[in-house]
Amino acid sequence: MSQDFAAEVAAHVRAGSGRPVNASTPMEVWQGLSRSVIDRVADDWNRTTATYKAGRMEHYLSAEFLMGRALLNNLSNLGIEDDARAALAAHGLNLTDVLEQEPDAALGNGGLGRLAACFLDSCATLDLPVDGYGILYRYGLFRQVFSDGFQIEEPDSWMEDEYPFIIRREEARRVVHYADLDVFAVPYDMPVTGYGTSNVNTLRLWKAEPIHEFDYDAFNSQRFTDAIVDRERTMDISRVLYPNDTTYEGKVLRVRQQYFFCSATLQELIDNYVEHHGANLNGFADFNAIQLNDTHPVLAIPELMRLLMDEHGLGWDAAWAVVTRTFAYTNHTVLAEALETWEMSIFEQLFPRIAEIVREIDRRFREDMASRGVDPETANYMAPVADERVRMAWIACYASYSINGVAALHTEIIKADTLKPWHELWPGKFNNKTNGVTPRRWLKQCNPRLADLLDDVTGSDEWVRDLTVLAQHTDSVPENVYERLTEIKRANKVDFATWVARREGVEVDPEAIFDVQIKRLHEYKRQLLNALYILDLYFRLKEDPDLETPKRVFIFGAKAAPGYVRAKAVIKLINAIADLVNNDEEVNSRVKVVFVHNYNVSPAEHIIPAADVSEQISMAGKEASGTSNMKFMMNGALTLGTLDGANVEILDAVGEDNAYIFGATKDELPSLRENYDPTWYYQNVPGLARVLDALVDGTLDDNGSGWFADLRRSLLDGGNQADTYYVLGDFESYRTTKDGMAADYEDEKGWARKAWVNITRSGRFSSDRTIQDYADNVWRVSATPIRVE
Ligand code: CRA
Repeated sequence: MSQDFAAEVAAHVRAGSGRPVNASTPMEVWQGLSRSVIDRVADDWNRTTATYKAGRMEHYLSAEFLMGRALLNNLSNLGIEDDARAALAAHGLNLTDVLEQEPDAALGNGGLGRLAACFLDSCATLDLPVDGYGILYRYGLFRQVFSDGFQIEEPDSWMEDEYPFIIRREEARRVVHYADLDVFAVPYDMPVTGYGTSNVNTLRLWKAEPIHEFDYDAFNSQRFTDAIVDRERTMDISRVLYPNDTTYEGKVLRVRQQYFFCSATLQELIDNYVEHHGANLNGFADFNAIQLNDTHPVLAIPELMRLLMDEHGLGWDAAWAVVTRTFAYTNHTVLAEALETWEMSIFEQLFPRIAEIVREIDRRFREDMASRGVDPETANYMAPVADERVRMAWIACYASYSINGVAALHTEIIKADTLKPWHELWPGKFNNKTNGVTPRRWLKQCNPRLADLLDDVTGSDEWVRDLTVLAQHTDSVPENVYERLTEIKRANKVDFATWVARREGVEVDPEAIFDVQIKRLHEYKRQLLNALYILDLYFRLKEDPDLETPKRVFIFGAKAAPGYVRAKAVIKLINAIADLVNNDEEVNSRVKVVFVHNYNVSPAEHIIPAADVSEQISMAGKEASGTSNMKFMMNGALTLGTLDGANVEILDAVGEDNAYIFGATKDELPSLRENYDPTWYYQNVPGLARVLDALVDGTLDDNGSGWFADLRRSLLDGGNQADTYYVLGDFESYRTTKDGMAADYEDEKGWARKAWVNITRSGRFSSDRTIQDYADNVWRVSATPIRVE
């Protein structure tokens, strides 16, 4: 087997590079190895697709899929990682180095996009007939570089080199029609393998291409720019991922993107239905369910109405009956700035028929509400169209048969607040689906040492497919497990230290506590609170060099949306604090600060296995779920967090001795805020004035941008309206809890025991659990293993 594989790999490398393996570049070797993976899965993939298409399917529509790297994931799922290592070793090559050649497919912003990727992994592993549909962005999320500590964005051209994991399906292209432009939607497919199964699911990403390559008349008349205008306008549609996480921008191009992938996808689903089940579209929902990943794909609702009525002859009521049995909607945030609304005029300009359908949905909605006795004010609040704006979330709520939040607390908040009137009318539509993460990528692949320990303790690799089995081993463990766990964490930290020294040029001590906050930069996530703590610790150490506290390394990774100045100011601040601390000889043997630039899926795979502390410190009520909290827990880092999102459920799983919880709760905040006086905290909380003044007294340099003074003002100026995210209010509780946590770290065995509880109780945060729940209770699809001949 291993011999055969080595020969296959060599053949694929040679075919691509035109050279023997040992004369090929590492990139060519990566490409060849990747092609041999595709070769391996091709037959099963084809069989899986054919099997699924004949039955009931779920389609996961998402504007984002943050897939990260594909090669190791596939080797591991197919059980050929060792074969690949041996095949390369035969040519004097190291698999790890070759894997590092792969660019990340960063077709997402953060949690929402990575969740979609984890879900695909679980669907494949569970043999579920589910496919994903999205957009093949030519440029993924921008690459972040730092210049003087400021974030600079660069384009992420991730597919410029040959990328074997995505395959063009020219024959399945569609035409998407806009009032001013017709374009081809060309599908590109990515195979999605599962662990320990032959099923291979599909992620289909659409690319926009011009119908007419070129305007020859314009070219011949020497109007060279005109000749390519339409071509460029078309290519624009799938050119770039919008870099906003939880804020929406009402840009015409964005709505074009949304319609583009929704229309192409639905055309395909309908054609597939007709092919397998005949031309009577009334039964469409018997064979198709569609999950809307937030409101980004909500245009699928009026588009399905259009296709059913205009192309397939259904009347309004029949079409609406299909639509309302097809769609399910996931809400991912309660932040008001994320609620997408579009000017009706944009719809009218781009797709007048969709605009007409949306108006008719609105008209009938108002009629429906009146007949139910809903008062006009409430009806107007809930209406799909008001003040000439289309409200995507309301369309989703009205047309969907299921509405879910992404953690228990979040679902309660949307029922009681964000989507309250909808819940009052249709309580039965609402359900919770706490997010999860795949233990394949986020444990087995990124933390092989811990994976080996789990194999040993549980006696098999069953945990990779059913993470809940670990719970049987929380208590009764052989004594040396804690020692092994400590050694594993130490070894991971040594690896991380090597990696980060090379990548960021900072030396860190693996003996120190590795305290990590990695996520998008957003005020509600409160990286600023963490930064203020570090600054305070710095001053405490300067004041009292004998202060008893373990060594610390504070690790950050975060991108700010390019237009989000305040978030960029926090990045600059953390970099300035890193400069101050790391260059101070009196302190830098005890505290280091590292900002890992261009944080993405692959860096996360290096960072998370090495973490001791997982910072989950959002203002309570704002983080819908969080998913890095789950990845950290699975890898034995302890949560330092507020009672927010899925932290609440993590605490419930591990017990209060094994997590560090601080800060105001969601229920306490409204009354705390009413009489909130941030200046009182500035004056009375020891140390707080010192750190806030350091923002403006020359201790820290913002290169004349004025950004640090603005940060300080945002916390202090404006009475109870200042400090929107209660940073100063929670500061003291955060500091006390974090100091206590650091002290606990000194008890090596006690800490290892807590880490072990976290690992073994992480079963419910596997995305397999989330997906099984969606499959059983929302999608009504069941495992469909392909026959293996
Ligand atoms: N930013 C939430 O904020 C959540 C993910 C996935 C987010 C996270 O708390 O874990 O979704 N919301 O459910 C979002 O993108 C548009 O809203 C996120 O990733």
